[in-house]
Amino acid sequence: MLLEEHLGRIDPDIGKIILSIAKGAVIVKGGFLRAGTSAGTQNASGETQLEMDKWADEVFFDGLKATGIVASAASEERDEAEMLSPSGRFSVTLDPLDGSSLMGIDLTVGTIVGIYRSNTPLRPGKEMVAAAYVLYGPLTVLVYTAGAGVHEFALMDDGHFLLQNENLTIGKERIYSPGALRKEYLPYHLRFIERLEAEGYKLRFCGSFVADVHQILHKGGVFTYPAFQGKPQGKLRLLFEANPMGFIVRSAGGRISDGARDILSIVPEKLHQRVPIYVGGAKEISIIEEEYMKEA
Ligand code: FBP
Repeated sequence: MLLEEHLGRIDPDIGKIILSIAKGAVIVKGGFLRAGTSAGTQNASGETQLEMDKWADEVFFDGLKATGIVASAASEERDEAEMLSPSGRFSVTLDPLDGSSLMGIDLTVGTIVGIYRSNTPLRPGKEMVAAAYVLYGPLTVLVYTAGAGVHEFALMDDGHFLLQNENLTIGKERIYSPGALRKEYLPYHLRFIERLEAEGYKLRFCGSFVADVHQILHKGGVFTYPAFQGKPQGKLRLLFEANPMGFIVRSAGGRISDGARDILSIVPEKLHQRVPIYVGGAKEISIIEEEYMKEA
């Protein structure tokens, strides 16, 4: 089944927004080749990656604007939310190229999207009506949920996305994907990691959040980018990274927490707010919350 057909089962407006992301992803994927070609001369300074980030951002914003139903959109690449269609009933958050520092060495990057039925994206994640991500790996895949069920599609040669997995549920393998430097871990986080290690969890961290969480979704375990010394809010962003991926993982039977509480219930104060992240299986999230509570 093609993505267009599958989206026919959900609210047509939400389907339209997801389809605009899918179309944008096809254009962005095509752009990697061009960016890669110039990387030989520019990449050492990182400028090519920066340009690609901004270009991808423009591609997705143009697509969202063309739907005519997105009131506002906010992106990790822009300081403020942009007003797109005054009569629109949705707002969208976008991380156009997550993990872009890996692009120059040809590792997997992705696009992360959150969709709200609201004229502002400054809403708690649990109010999202849909979320999606695109992973530009050996295959380009698009994973979406409109709240019930998580579905995965792969891009074919003809530019259409074909259904690969329907109603994905989070795996049961023991994998941990830990961001930040071990020497800067806070005590409760170190205890959490040591418990996972004692239970034989296998280490997997690629440096691209969207790719790491994709692996956890399929195989199981936990991704974390925690609070660490000097950074009580960690590194990753609440609106652009944590909420959409957390919404997807929760829809697949997992959980997302900042160690103390469900991230999806946090009322954001600002667009670029950061948050410590634990996302994965319910079992792993209960372990970190237990360790955190010991210090409360
Ligand atoms: P940006 O917000 O700067 O794009 O960084 C996001 C990210 O690349 C994530 O995808 C990844 O999990 C993390 O940073 C890795 O950071 P580090 O290399 O500092 O551990």
